[in-house]
Amino acid sequence: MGVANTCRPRCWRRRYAAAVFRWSSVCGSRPVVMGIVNVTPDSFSDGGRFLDADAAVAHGLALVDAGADLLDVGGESTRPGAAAVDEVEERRRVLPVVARLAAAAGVPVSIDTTKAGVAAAAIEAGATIVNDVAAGRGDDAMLGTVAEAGVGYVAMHMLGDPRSMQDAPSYDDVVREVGDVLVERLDAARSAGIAHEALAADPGIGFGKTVAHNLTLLAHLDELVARVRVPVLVGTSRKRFLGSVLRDVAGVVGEPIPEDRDDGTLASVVWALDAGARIVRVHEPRSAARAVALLAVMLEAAA
Ligand code: PMM
Repeated sequence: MGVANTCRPRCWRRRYAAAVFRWSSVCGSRPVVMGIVNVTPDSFSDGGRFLDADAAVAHGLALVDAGADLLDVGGESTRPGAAAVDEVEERRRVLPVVARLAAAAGVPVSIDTTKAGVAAAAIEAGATIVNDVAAGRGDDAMLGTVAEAGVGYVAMHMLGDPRSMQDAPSYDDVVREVGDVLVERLDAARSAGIAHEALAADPGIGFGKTVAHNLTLLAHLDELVARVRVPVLVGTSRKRFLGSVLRDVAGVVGEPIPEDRDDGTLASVVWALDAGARIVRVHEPRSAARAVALLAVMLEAAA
């Protein structure tokens, strides 16, 4: 026991010291598309479709074929009101999928978790990024675990937790307050030893925000990008606010189901990229990858 406790940090350092993650190696020259692999029974868009490891791995590989530059594997739904998942079950869902995708996909694999134990096990299985929707506030050991492993880290803003976050979320100034929290969490991450170059930030579209909050955050995304001084990840894909806007102002009859929001997703992805986002997290990467390529050509033409 004593030996294991004293050996583990040194073994980790030795294993990962040679390859400290830098976001610039992923999205330094152009923005990138992160494909979503939800190994959950209850995610809002694809819950239950990829709960089986074989199906999840096949889906991840198909996302890469369609243009995903990164894969984000999650085992706990963050849908508003979703039930919490215990660590044993979350590990059981994600670890085989992370291991197989890390070996076969040919792109970096990220683990979407708020639990340090799941993050550590996923890193052992080959994940090189931790995507933490709680930005280290869900588990005191998270930032130290990421620092020790030298992997990349996404700190996302969420008001409250998934159980309660959509119960009348309220802000005086959503752009300033989300920015304040992100700056504070990035400082905490650096204080815990995570390299500045390994950090990315995310305003957390849909996490404790009304439709108006989400639209305001996107409208002022360029200000957040300038403020946080690390790559910004944006996740609008198929989210409820898009269904709501499409129903209210785009002449769509009824609120489109999540799978029928990819056109709205693409519009928001192009907006986010134009505002300076470097990573877009999507369910359907083909159109996002094409948008990244087209925007690069247009920027060059405009230069
Ligand atoms: N959204 C979801 C889950 N994880 N992570 C980050 N960094 N940003 C997001 O916007 C985000 C996330 C919920 O969407 P899903 O159920 O389709 O994965």
